[in-house]
This record gives sequence, C-alpha cells and structure tokens, in this order.
Amino acid sequence: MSSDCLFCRIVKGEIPATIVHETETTTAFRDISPQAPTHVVLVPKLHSPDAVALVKAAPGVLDDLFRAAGEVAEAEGIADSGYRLLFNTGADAGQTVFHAHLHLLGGRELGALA
Ligand code: D5M
Repeated sequence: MSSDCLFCRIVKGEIPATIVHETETTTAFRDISPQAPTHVVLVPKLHSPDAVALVKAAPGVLDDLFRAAGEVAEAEGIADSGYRLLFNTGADAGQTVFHAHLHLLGGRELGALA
C-alpha cells in the first residue's frame, strides 16, 4: 500500500468509489470517466506500478484479476455480447494512474484498437 497512491486509497476506503466487486486480492469499481456503458477498473489490493511489475511481484494476483473481470462481466450482463480487457502500461499507452489496473469495457460495440 502506498499512502499517496489514488487506487491504494480507494482500496482502503479513504476515497469514495462505486465498488462493484471485491475479493481477497482484488477491488473493482466503476471508472470515474466511463468510455463505454460498462467501464469497470479492477485493481490488485497489492500496490504495483503496472501489470508487468505485478506479474513479477505476485503472479497469482493477475489470475485473480482476470477471474474477477469474468465475474463482473457476468454480473453486468455483458459476458455473452463481449467486452474488452486491457492494461495501459506506461505513459505512451496513456497510463495515468501508476497502480496496476485492468480496464473492463463493454455494453456497446467497441471500435478497433489504435
Ligand atoms: O486509467 C486510469 C483510469 O482511472 C481512468 O480511466 C480514470 C480512472 N479514475 C481516475 N480516478 C478515479 C476515481 N477517483 N474513481 C474511479 N476511477 C478513476 P489509465 O489506464 O491509467 O489511463
């Protein structure tokens, strides 16, 4: 946990967020600036700056994030229509919060990736 990390503070309940799912290792909440009808951010409770650092520090947690994403997609009713899972990794990819997080986007047809 990092006291100056936004997502660590959401995990700890210090900053409000609309939490939609929680497991022992993972917290999922609605993105504050949704890019699709369903836009949920899934974060490991363990602080790690990005997905590649996370897999090195705690490989099983990545499995947990993807499992939780599938459960959120089911709960949101988009498991059958399809959805996108992505990690922005680093500044050129548009990562703005340096606590690893998996975006889950769905609820409409998503365009091709740039
Ligand atoms: O994604 C970071 C994402 O985090 C971006 O889509 C906005 C979202 N965000 C930022 N602050 C909040 C709060 N307070 N609640 C919910 N969602 C938030 P990145 O891949 O780093 O660009």
